[in-house]
Amino acid sequence: MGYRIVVAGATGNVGREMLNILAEREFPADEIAVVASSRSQGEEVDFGETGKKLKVQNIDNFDPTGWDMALFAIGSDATKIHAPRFAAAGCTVIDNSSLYRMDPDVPLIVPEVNPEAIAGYRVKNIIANPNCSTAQMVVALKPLHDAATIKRVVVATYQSVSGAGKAGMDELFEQSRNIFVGDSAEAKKFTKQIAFNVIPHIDSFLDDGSTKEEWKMVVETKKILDKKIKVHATCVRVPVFVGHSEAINIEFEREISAEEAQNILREAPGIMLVDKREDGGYVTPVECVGEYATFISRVREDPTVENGLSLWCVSDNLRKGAALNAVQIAELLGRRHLQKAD
Ligand code: 11C
Repeated sequence: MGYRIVVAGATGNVGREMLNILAEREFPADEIAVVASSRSQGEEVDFGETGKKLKVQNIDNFDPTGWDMALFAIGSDATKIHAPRFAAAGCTVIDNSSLYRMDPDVPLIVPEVNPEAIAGYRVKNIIANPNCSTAQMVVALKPLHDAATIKRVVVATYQSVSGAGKAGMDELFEQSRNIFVGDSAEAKKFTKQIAFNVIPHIDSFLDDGSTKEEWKMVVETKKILDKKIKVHATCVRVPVFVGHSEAINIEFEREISAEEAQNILREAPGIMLVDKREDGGYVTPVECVGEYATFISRVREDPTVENGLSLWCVSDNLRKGAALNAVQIAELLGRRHLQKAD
């Protein structure tokens, strides 16, 4: 006997990946319902490459009673309306929006890092999925923190346009094409031209001059990994369709050599170390698309601080940064808390 599972937001970038990954990993589902806003009602979406089509239902009319879990990828406004309704009906919500991440009664989970925190889900029957840039960073930091205790992290991100949804991908494509044919590159979704450019601004500005994306990396890392770790982030949008990259500088309590860090990372869950110190001996975003792993390259000592290391971290933001992490949470929830009889 398997689960009855709902994917909410199934027509978006992340919702589609959720269906792909549920199919790829042969998630034990007896039944899958796909729901979205009324605009998408009646559309058909692929259940991965199984050849099976699923018809989109209107989330407003969907009764979650009797469904075990719902993977939400519908944005904070719609989540605010529907997550409490699904949770109260007994359907555990695994939410990809930022709405509940910092709620003390909602666990924020990256299964390779803090699986034990999932036990707290019973309070609200909701589990939060972190921001994509946080998810890949904490996967990289966790085994190093266990080995040498991280004091401080300084990170600069290089985030792909798919983090801003389909509209972000369309804008990069259209601007690139328009510039080639000599037309103007109008900015709509982004605040400046994204084609052939980089923009040091993701999400809204806060009073201290940082952005909300940068703030999320700080507070989510503390909640998932260790509240004592200091994080300073600069988040940048780059003209890449899929795959977020991060240059991460880390200060540890104790000395840790690049070689020791490489050996630890080579064995760590969710990580693929590709670090050859030669031309092309590192991973770039185009190579991480469609992959599950968080790729680490360019591990080296930083002699300008005590016990410092730098590394390069790349991952598919729609997968480990969103859909894959949500499906891994569903697998964890199933194994630990919602076991079904065979
Ligand atoms: C981006 N990280 O790349 C964002 C997308 O809080 O879930 C995900 C926003 C979030 O634009």
